[in-house]
Amino acid sequence: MDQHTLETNLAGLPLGRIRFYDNVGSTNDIASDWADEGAPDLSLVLANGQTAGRGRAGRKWFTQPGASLAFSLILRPPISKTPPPHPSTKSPVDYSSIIPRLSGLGALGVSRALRKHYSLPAQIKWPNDVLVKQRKLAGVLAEAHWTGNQLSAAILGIGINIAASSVPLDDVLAFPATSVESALGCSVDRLSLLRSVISEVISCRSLLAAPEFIQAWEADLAFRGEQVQIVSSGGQGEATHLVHEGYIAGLDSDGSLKLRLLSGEEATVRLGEIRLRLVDSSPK
Ligand code: BT5
Repeated sequence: MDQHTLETNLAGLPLGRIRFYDNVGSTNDIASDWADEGAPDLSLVLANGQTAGRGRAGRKWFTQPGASLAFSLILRPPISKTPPPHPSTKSPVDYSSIIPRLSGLGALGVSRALRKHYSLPAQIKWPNDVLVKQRKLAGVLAEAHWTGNQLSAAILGIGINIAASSVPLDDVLAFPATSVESALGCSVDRLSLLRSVISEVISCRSLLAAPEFIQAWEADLAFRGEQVQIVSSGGQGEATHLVHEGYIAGLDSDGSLKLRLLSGEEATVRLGEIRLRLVDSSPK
């Protein structure tokens, strides 16, 4: 892959500018610096390899050069093109309420692309992992940039395991993983998948502030109705602790997870990780 092939394959999409790198630390960091320098809306940073790919809470994301997709999109406000929730008010739109939805936007883009174009039964493990048959093949890292109390940009980082060689060894994984090619049983063109994911992100973005967005995210939610544990979002090497145990009931209007506790009460979870009671028992 190179700058020219990337641009040729993405031609016709309403992107800002495109930057290809052979190897970087993290595409989110490059995108963040570029956003500070004024990169236009929907600019894309893509790297063949990353040496310091990041997950949430300082966790690591592993990218295998040539075998993975690692890219970041820069989104400028208005992040969503839909009208603000209260069009009658003159106050500026509260974009902070959209931030938790950004992880969902990235995950939805990947799960929809995999289902529509590759017929894979992709689902979203709240809030930001994409699974096929209960194995993680993609993760999303959404980060906001503020200037004072104004959102100046959001960086949507997406990592996808394409070839089997992109799947890290079990000892660095908190949850079983797979790749698109392993799930499909055949080879996949990285650039075609990239194009499908970006197209889906762009189309779902137009719904970001609308109730339909939560409905779409909810429709793809993994483990709905199943009994799970919610553990605190421990950072790399940090211990996690059990916060709740209950059944996944769906999503709240802000993208929080709704849980029916074993006591029968409802709880809303804004931060945390889903842990399966038997399968996913090791801390992140
Ligand atoms: C994520 O975090 O899953 C977000 C991953 C986002 C990666 C993209 S790549 C482009 C952009 N640039 C970056 O630097 N990041 C973004 P989280 O839910 O915190 O999951 C992290 C955990 O996933 C790790 O602690 C590992 O257990 C596991 N993991 C790491 N690499 C993996 C891989 N390639 N496949 C499956 N699981 C992985």
